[in-house]
Amino acid sequence: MAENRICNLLGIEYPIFQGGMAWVADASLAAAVSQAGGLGLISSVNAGTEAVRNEIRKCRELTDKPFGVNIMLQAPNADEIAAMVVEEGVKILTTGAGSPVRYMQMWKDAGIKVIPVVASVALALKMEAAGADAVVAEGAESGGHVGELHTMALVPQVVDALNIPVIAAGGICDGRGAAAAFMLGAEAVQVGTRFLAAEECNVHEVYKEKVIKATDISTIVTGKSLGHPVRSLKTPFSKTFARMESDPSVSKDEILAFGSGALRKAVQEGASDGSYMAGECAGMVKKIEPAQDIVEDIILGAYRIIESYCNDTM
Ligand code: TUI
Repeated sequence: MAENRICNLLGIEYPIFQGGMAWVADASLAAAVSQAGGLGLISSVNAGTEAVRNEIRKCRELTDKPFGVNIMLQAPNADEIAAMVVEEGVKILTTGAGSPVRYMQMWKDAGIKVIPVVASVALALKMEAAGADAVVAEGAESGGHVGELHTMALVPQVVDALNIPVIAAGGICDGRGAAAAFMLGAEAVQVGTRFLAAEECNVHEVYKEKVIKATDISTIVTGKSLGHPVRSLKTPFSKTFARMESDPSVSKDEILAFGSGALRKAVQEGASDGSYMAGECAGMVKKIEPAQDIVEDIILGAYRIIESYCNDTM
């Protein structure tokens, strides 16, 4: 492939990020993806700020390749995490579920490459003006916290509005999806759901099984009534959550209490009352395999598609 601005900016071999999935994305997964030539990301949502610091240190022991940290901006310890990553000399940050403007100066002064996840053109423009190095445009096919627009419409509109490079996310889990994202003008892709089934991913076996058994219609978005829509696998838990949301006799506090801690319980315990966050492409994830195979299948698959398209049409 021709020169790629994301690979040049971050010093990575392949233009693919592993999503910084809350409670999931630890040093083991991030290091495996980085070792394979992509960008591994550690989630800031873990058992507190010191636990995240430990994951950063572990990751450095596992790989000398670039990796980053994803900062969940709505977390109560976001301020602490924002300062800790500077102390630890992290070089690459992505952010999610909000605007990171309040931290931008501190991070830029520390020489950090900052790549906010955005779900709209308006926020993307704000991020570029604030000094972001790139943005991840994440469509609502994604697992976890989602915006309103979907990848096919969001990515080209963000690409058209910005000068900085755009990474596409949401619904991408193989070479076809990555090739499509490049066609939309993205310069890299971010993949979450498929990495749930990576050998190096430490989610509970039950979580992996649920992803592998999923079909095209296995996910549901809940939490809209709370202002925090989340896509997860349909389970008795998520269906109950949805019913509570549509029942006027159930208060917001009751719904919040019902959902509290549910993602951690799914990731660590495979619990029946857990929240199994996953994207719409879960139905395309068919096996557990090394992160390196996933990275190569997606990127080399995309390159093959683009090459054959060029050969056939030029
Ligand atoms: O952040 C994510 N996905 C996440 S965070 C998460 S943690 C969690 N969530 C619920 C329960 C328990 C744990 C799980 N999944 N993706 C990045 C993302 N950011 N997607 C969409 C956005 C977004 C949406 C609106 C970013 C900014 C925004 O508006 C900000 C503003 O202030 O305008």
